[in-house]
Amino acid sequence: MEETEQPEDEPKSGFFARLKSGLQKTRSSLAGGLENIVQGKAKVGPELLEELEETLLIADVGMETTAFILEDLKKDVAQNRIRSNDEVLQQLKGRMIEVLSQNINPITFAKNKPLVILMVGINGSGKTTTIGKLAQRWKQEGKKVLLAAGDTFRAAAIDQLQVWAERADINCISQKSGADPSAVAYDAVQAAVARDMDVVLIDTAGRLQTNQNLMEELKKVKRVIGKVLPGAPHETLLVLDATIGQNSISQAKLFHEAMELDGLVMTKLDGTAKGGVLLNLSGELKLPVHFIGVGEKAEDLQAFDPENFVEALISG
Ligand SMILES: Nc1nc2c(ncn2[C@@H]2O[C@H](COP(=O)(O)OP(=O)(O)O)[C@@H](O)[C@H]2O)c(=O)[nH]1
Ligand SMILES: [Mg+2]
Repeated sequence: MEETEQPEDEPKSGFFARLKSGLQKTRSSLAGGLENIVQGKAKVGPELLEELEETLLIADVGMETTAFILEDLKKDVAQNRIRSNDEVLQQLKGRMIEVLSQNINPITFAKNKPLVILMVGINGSGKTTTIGKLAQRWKQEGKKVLLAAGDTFRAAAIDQLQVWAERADINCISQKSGADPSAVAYDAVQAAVARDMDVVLIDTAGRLQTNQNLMEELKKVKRVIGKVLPGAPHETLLVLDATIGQNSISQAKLFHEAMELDGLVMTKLDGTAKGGVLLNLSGELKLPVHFIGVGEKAEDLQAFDPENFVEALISG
């Protein structure tokens, strides 16, 4: 998949098939609760709504967001405005799409050159992999891409990013392990300006001696980037591992407080039945979700599209 934005008018494309199979575990967990509605066999009434509520909660959609999704449906069913299974399903989907769409703010290359993206998140969340996949995609689209190995905490982290860079035939700015990550970021942004790059992707560490140290270091990286290029980083993205379920909410809040995030990436949706947590996150954090990971391959990192996501979760 070379394009940044997905073709919305091709829901049965390879993109959609990958999305659907990547969401299989969450689909299955929702399917039990939705089966009768999807098949048109449910009796529309308060019991059905309770069942729906339970289904959403089990998928980690969260109390508040579940309440929001079912709010109007409850009224409409109570007042007999909604009588058919299909109407229930359509309204359910519509509200889910609404929750996921409310913060949309696409990443564009037009406004900033170089576009500076700072990737943060805890160890193992998928930062380096996500950077590698995005770099590969954007390079294939003809963009001039530069990487920065800002996770200087471990030598292996620098090597890992360099492997991605070599594979995509792009440059990676790095220093030896133990170096100051803000110095790496400084060099990278300066180089990106000098070399007329379209985008620079900056990797960071996810673990230090303490969380406090980590946040202070990340804040410094952000400050230093802004000194080289006022207004940068243009996107500070938090990468979250979907398999941690509800814990991603508190994690995202912590990072948001420290880093003033611009958006989210959620990886490993293929490894969990708790994919509904994405609705919970959107509802609570009010931040755009830009990319989702639904598998290990490069094309399994997809631009997030609320309508396709909901369709892939719920369609028969
Ligand atoms: N199944 C699956 N694995 C993923 C996904 N994204 C990342 N991973 C894996 O998660 C592991 C940690 O990723 P990494 O990028 O090194 O995390 P980092 O510590 O945040 O840089 C690697 O083995 C990746 O291949 C995804 O969407 N699905
Ligand atoms: Mg890493």
